[in-house]
Amino acid sequence: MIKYSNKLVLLLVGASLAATASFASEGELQKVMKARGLSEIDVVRAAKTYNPSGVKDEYVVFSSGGQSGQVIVYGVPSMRILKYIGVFTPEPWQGYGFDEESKKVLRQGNIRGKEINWGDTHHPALSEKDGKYDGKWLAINDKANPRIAIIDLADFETKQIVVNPVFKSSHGGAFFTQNSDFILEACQYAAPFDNNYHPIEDYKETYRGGVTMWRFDPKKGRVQEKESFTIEMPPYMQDLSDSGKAASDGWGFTNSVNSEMYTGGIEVGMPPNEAGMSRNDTDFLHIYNWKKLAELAKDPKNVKMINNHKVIPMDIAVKNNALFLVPEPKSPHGVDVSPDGEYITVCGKLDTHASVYKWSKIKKLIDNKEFEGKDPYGVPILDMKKSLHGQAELGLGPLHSQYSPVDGEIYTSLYVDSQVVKWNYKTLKILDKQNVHYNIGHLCGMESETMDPQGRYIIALNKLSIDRFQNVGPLHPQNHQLIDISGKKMDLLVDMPLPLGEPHNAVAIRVEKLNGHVRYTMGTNSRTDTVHEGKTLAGQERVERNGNKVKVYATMVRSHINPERITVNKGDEVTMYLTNLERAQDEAHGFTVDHYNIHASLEPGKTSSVKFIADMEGVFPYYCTEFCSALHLEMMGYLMVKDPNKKYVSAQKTKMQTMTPAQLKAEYDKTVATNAATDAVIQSVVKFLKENKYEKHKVVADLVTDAMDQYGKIPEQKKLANAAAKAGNMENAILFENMIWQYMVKTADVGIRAKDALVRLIATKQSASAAAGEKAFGEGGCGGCHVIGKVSSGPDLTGVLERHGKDGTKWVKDFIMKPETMYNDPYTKAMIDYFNLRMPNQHMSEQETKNIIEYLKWVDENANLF
Ligand code: CUK
Ligand code: CUA
Repeated sequence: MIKYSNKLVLLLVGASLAATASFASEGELQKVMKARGLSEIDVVRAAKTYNPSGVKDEYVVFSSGGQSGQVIVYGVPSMRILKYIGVFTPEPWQGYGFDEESKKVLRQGNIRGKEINWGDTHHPALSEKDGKYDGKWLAINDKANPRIAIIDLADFETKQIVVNPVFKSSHGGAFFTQNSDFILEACQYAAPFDNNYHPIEDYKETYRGGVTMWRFDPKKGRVQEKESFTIEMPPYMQDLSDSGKAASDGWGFTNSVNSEMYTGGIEVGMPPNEAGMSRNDTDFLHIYNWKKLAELAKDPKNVKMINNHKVIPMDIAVKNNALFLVPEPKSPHGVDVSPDGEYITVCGKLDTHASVYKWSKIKKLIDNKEFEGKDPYGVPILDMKKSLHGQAELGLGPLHSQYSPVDGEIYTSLYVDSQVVKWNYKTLKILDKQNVHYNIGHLCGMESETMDPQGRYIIALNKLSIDRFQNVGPLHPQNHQLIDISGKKMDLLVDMPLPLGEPHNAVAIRVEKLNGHVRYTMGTNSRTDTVHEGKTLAGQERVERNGNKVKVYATMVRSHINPERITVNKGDEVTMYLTNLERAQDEAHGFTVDHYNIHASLEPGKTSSVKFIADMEGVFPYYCTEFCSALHLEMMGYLMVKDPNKKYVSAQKTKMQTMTPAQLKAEYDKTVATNAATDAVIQSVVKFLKENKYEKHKVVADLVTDAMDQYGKIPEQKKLANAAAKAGNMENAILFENMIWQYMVKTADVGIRAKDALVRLIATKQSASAAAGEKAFGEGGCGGCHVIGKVSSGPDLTGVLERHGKDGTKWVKDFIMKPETMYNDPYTKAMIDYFNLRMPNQHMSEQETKNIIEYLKWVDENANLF
């Protein structure tokens, strides 16, 4: 057995001793069901959404965060929240808005010089290749302050915010075209494109709506503002949109809600907006050929520059047969294009019907120039009846639709009825209805907005949760409900409270398509993905002063910040560049200087900077804000701000008792001995790894690199320790030796993880029964006393089948199933005395016991590895 130093044993074995799992025996399930009042169907639903510890989800959902201005990430089917991404609103955990790099992104969203620190996010969209999600980028709109943001799915960080130069609000976006060449963003409330005052009486003449076509570079993942353009449209208040696909690729579709062009005026005795804006029986679906318009926009003759942005005037679009209208039932909301691009479903909140338009019919009317007339702005209007495939009566308040992979199958939300309706958009037949709680907005199917919808689940994004959750005050969380759509009937599985703004839409992607990384190349500015000017490696830490500008180049690594003392003058402008030197997965550090309203999150390899004017005199601790290691609390330092105009008198020194030279020497010797013992453990692990060719396995090799990184720091500390000892400075010698021990523990921690991973990779293959046995062993709590390969609170089980003679297997079986009958056997008695513990009856079934024996056989086969 390997000899561990005491401290190390405590650290490394502590976790396994504490893990005494409970176990399930027959009747246990019934007992739990009874105690919790669960029916059989409840348990089935629970089983459909339950992820055992460590098991991951099949889909990842990106939900808009409504008024929080953020994006919420969660898993399906577990509905577990994974992340909030800071987008339009500062988010301190990620340092978003509190470090310099992210501030630059947030400030791209300033409008006319004004800082805006929130957003109203509505529609997230995932980038596509050939009409399918590629897992690279996420775009989302801000309705309140017309902007669009781009999030990089390599690190789930916001990289760009673009302000719409002509809209004053924007709603119908973001929607990617099928190869992510463009992102559609329709305006909402019509307003003048310029920034001047125009009286409301001039609404029809000077207020405009439109759709902005943001040019997107799918390789760089950035909107190219100069190559983007806006299609001018009548002031009808454009609403939701969708981009065409397959058959209708190259075209865009946008609803509108105020073709009346009503402008209200309650305060002067006019009927309110809501009455005037819903007077007509129909509004207009806008149909435009964005591909053609993109070509036209390249010629300056076809565009008008407004606020430095290209706008294609309506008459140019009309003249080039690129803009049309078709009536749709009044005050519509959602428009959704089918996976083959042939059907366009429009739902009107005030109409009980869904209207299904057929692209081939529309296209024919356009090609034949068969129009029923023109609107006041000269835009050709297509005949509604001739464009429609048909209408289906769904219920009250239909809003949004999602497609499934089943031919003709579509799901639509009914806001007023609080229902999801499943119907067929080809036969126009209703198939099923499901109650939801309450007042549903969007629906989110799995990749349902692509040419490759996955089916299986749909999520109801409900606006009101009313009585579904524990009361947390008058402001309630939203309620996202997961619905199983794999059967003939929908089945509501589970509720998830969502407490961060009012999400409008969400998009879901298969997890296999996501490729998030776990560390940055050393010294990366994550917001630009370039090498940071402040990148600092170990040994390069320094403070530079230039007049009253102070630059600190600092590093962070478990468990210290270098430098640990910084003194500046009151009034200095201080910039601190921080580099996290870690390479280990999930070893993030956070950084703040108390009282200075700054914070940075430093994931492995990242460099960020914080900047502040040291305008308060005093002593300010700075520290790491992530509990990153056992010595996390010690990961700190002091910023001292001196007033250069003051004279400081140093305090009288208190006399402290000090250790005698003999005591110091004894402590030093003890520390050195502990380090030698710890190093022996490390060497044994290293020997094992080398003998078993760890370098052939990437996962293990990465861990070993991490471990050796830590180990490599020891010689330098050793030199310092020896020098201090030689100079007779035993205090410092002890401290440097302690530092060596810190690095050793870090090395051992990762090294042992590498060893465990390697054992898994090189051991003989487990039979199904042995695997089940290992699971039973773990879940039955056996590991609480028995550690394979080691004597723990119970004997080592390697070789247990052999040590009881040729009937060893039977002996083990009996001992597992009815240990109490054997407590008086001489061998067992001796063991009980030795360990001061009796083997408990864990009520394993015969099958579980058999499996455990198979597992123990597998252990013996691989005994050399434990
Ligand atoms: S909208 Cu809110 S429920 Cu902005 Cu897509 Cu329909
Ligand atoms: Cu680094 Cu705590």
